[in-house]
Amino acid sequence: MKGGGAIRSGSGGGGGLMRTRLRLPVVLLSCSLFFLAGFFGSLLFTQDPQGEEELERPLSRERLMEAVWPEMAYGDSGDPAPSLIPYQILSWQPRALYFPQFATSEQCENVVKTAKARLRPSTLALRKGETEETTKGIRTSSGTFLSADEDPTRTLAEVEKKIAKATMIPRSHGEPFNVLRYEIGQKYASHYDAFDPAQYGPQKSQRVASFLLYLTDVEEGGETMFPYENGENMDIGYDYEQCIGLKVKPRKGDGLLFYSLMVNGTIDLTSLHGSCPVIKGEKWVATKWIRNKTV
Ligand SMILES: O=C(O)CCC(=O)C(=O)O
Repeated sequence: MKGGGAIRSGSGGGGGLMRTRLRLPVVLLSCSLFFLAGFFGSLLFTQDPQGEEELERPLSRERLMEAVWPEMAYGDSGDPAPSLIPYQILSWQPRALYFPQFATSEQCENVVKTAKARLRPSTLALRKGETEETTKGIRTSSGTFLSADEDPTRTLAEVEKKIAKATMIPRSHGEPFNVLRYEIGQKYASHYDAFDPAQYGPQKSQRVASFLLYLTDVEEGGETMFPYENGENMDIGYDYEQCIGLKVKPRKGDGLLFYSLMVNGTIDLTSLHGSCPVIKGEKWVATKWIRNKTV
């Protein structure tokens, strides 16, 4: 019943059977043709004229910036395009900012290589009544001062330019870099970078801010610490040797900026800071002290 019914509905007789047999290949052929036309047509429409490679390449930083920020008129000393220098605010008391990947690995290695041959035991600015003997043990690293002109790789000049951009304080206000190496057990007890005239005598200019560029990772210890962060520990007779408060772990290529002066020009008491002893590994850091007058 089922078979007969199928023939009847298609043709009504033997000639109908013939037509059914002929129609099947025709249908198959047209389907294939449609499929091929669709396939090649879609290729034509989806292909990028610049090629697949171009599609896979991410937009360059410049092109991305152009797309996000339309052009802005700029002054003689300005930059033709916005800069991207990512940072994280670590604290408002003191004003401390962290700059991930501020310098490349290669730049850090260049600075270490240039400084290595010149290292001497680090020294301290002495307060009235202090001597080398009475301050022994406060700062136990080795270090050297390096100005950008002394660096044949030009790395320090590049870093200096970027620090000036990040702080908006011209390069001419920066002291030469103080490149420091801390070996196991070495440290810098808490201190201020700004000089209180009551303790150090009259000052021609003052340190406004410090920018630290970490040149190596440190396996354990060696954090830059701010024991008075947010006003903590200020009233407990804090022992300057103690490693407490906000601790910043050194990471190769990252930068740390903090301000030693308040906006009104007085010393920010929460900017007290130091370096915890290195427990494992070796710490290298380049410090740039920035002043309120040209150096
Ligand atoms: O080594 C550090 O993390 C701190 C360095 C420092 O306190 C300084 O150079 O004034």
